[in-house]
Amino acid sequence: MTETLRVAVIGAGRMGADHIKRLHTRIHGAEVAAVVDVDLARAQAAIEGIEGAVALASAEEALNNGDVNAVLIATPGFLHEEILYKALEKDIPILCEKPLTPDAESSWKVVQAEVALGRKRIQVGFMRRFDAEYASLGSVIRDQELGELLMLHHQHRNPSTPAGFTNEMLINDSVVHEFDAIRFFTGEEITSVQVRLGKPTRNAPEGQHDPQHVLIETESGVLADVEIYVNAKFGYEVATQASFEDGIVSIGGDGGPYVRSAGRWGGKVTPGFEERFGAAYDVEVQAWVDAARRGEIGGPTAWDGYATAACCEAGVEAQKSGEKVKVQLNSKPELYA
Ligand code: ISE
Repeated sequence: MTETLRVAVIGAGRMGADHIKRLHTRIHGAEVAAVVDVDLARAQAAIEGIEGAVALASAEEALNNGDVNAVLIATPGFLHEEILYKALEKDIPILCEKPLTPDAESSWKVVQAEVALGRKRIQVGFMRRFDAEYASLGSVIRDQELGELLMLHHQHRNPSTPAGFTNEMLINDSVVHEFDAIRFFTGEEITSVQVRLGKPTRNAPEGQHDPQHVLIETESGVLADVEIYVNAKFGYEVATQASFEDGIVSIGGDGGPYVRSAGRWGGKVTPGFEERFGAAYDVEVQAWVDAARRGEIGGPTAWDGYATAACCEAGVEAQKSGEKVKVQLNSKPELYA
């Protein structure tokens, strides 16, 4: 094991703040060295109580700080590309929240930059792969415990959307997780995407058609569908049902504790993704830190970031046309074989 990771966290918003707390209190082998935010007061608030950490206003300053030897990028997606190039230049471990970048062309450029560097430095933050139930469904599929996987049915429901959440973001920000999950479960690339717009809820903000039904096909013909419903009000839910030749597996349903009290029975609805995937984020970040200290990455690659960006691009086109749209992918560089 090499030195402790001294991490610069870029972006102290919802996800950045969550990762700062995680790195400071639960992750072994890493410390928060710097927090960057355009809102310096927010960066300062985020480092409160973290000895030795500095608050900065630019990613460049953080990456040039001699005390920093790793970076966690948690800014909005459109800011990732520039920071990724700077971090690759420094040749340091990178954990980049999804999406890698907002479109396939820029993601491909990032892949090429990493290929030119000659080693994998970028891990993309698709945390669902680290969820215990995702992992167990993944092994049922890989080990063919129930025969061949035939279909996947996904439900992805959020209570509401933040201001500025566009119609395209239902695909780029939300269904991007299912694109990655389907590739993870099947070990195949996605070949086509179709989006059906049905009866909308009155609870969606202007310009957003919600819910949407996304139909996905993989290389071997596995069919997957996603109900993406981002103003579902009742709470947060991410669930999957997988149909096999010899059985059905469901994950992500309501869990305990099941309480009977004061004339009622039932349990609590998960409020948001931080709670639903809290444990998965911990495992993800620990896997990144452990691998980074060995000079490796511990999860989804820049190729996964690029491939899902290509799926999103097809998805947004399909949203507009209603047609089944082919996913266009460049060939996979040897580095990711
Ligand atoms: C959000 O950005 C996430 O990544 C959540 O996991 C997802 O459920 C949500 O729809 C996205 O907006």
